[in-house]
Amino acid sequence: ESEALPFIASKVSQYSCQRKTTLNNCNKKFTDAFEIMAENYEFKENEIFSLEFLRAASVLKFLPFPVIRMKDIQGLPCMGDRVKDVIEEIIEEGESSRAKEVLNDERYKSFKQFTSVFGVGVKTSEKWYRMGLRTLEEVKADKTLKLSKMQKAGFLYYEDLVSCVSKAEADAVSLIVRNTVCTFLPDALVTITGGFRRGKKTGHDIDFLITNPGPREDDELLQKGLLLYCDVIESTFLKEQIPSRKVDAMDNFQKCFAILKLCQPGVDNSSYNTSKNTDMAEVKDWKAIRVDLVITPFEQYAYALLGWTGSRQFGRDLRRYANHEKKMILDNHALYDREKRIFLKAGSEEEIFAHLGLDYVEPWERNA
Ligand code: DGT
Ligand code: MG
Repeated sequence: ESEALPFIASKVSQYSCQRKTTLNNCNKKFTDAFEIMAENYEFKENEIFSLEFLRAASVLKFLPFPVIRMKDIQGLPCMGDRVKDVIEEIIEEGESSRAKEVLNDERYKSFKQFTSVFGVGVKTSEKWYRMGLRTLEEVKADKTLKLSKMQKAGFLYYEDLVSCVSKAEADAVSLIVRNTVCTFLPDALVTITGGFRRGKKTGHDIDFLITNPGPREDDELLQKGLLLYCDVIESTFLKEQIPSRKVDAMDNFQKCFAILKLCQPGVDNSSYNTSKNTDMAEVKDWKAIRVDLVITPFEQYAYALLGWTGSRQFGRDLRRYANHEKKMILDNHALYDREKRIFLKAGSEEEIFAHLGLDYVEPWERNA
């Protein structure tokens, strides 16, 4: 089926949930620069400027053609002056001096390294930077630092965790998770969410959603022998809780930010063993992989699936759209109609889009 409608810039919605964004990005040159700018603002905790660049990146990811002159962005939403300046530079110079400046900035470089460690966010990076620390080597050498359990695991498995997770690895882990969950709950539904559900070929982690139709017996589900590290967060969801209006609020499901040991017999792992003991013939035949396990009550499954499939920007815009255009509040648990003061039930993602008066957007079209 071909939907070759003429492209009209002024008809492009400011909300990515009203756009279909696949992984074919013709404007990577621009969106990469925007994402660097956004990340730098995030490190400075300037959410407004960060979101401005993330929204602009999302619009250009949706454009069906590459931008080659300023006229190409005329009429498009989310193109503020700061954004336009970067676009103009890239059109004229082939690259953005502003983005390049950020990449060479000492603070940005340190934060980029620090936050690449599992368990280290902007707050911890800020603390380390203020202490005068600049590199991960310096952090590791500082014996006065009190690292959390999560951060210790992050350093221990660092090399494995910074290397991307492949689709093949995601499939292998998926099998393990399914089999393990199945021994506890034979009827449970296990779904891969996150980037892999949107069709991405690599990811920084693997996200799973687990639900069990029928009575709740999932309390012991997350205690398994195969986890190298597991930080279990108990469910804090209260029945009939009004959804959170914060666009980046975390949900209250029982979840587990885990590191899984994926055994890969026969796989060449020589690159993992370049350190001291190469002569010991002790070949590491496994890889540490970041896995998020989220357990949801069956009634909330569709909402959890929509929220955890992302992208992050798509989710933000769904919630912003619900709030500003429909007077509803959406989160990963429920949809609440503020005017009618009722919760809208949904058994599928399609029903949630319908409640919001939106055309359905397939997971692979949510790469906003
Ligand atoms: P990846 O793993 O880097 O390839 O990309 P994604 O899209 O799988 O991102 P990931 O794993 O960080 O998160 C999966 C989805 O879960 C994401 O698209 C939105 C949701 N999510 C994750 N963390 C948060 C959070 O802190 N707040 C909110 N609201 N949603 C989150
Ligand atoms: Mg992910």
